[in-house]
Amino acid sequence: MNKKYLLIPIVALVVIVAGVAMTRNSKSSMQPNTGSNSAAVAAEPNTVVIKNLDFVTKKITVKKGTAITWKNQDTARHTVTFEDPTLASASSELFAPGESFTYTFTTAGTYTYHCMPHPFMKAVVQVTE
Ligand SMILES: [Cu+2]
Repeated sequence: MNKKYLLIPIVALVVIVAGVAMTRNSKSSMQPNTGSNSAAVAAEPNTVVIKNLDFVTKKITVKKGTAITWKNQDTARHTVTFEDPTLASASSELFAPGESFTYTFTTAGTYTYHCMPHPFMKAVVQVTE
């Protein structure tokens, strides 16, 4: 048998298999990135998560009258303690992992806050008109 005639179908087969493999790869590598990743990263609106001894959102901006919720997803208890003296009574008590604290700012301004037992935990709320 002539070797040339045997080679042609093998080459054709390799080209087809390679082509199919490339199409499959490009599809499967694109799919997980578009959907699931962006959903996992997207934060809930007007929410500050507390994790690993940190306010995950360092600066949150809301319109006045919008409720902000702090969610404790850490293993320790934390507070949201406003540094503006006029908001002293609005600050939270210690709240436990799994609990949350909600506050609605009624006046535009920039409000810094920290956590009472962990003063290095600091973040800012920007309230706009
Ligand atoms: Cu804390």
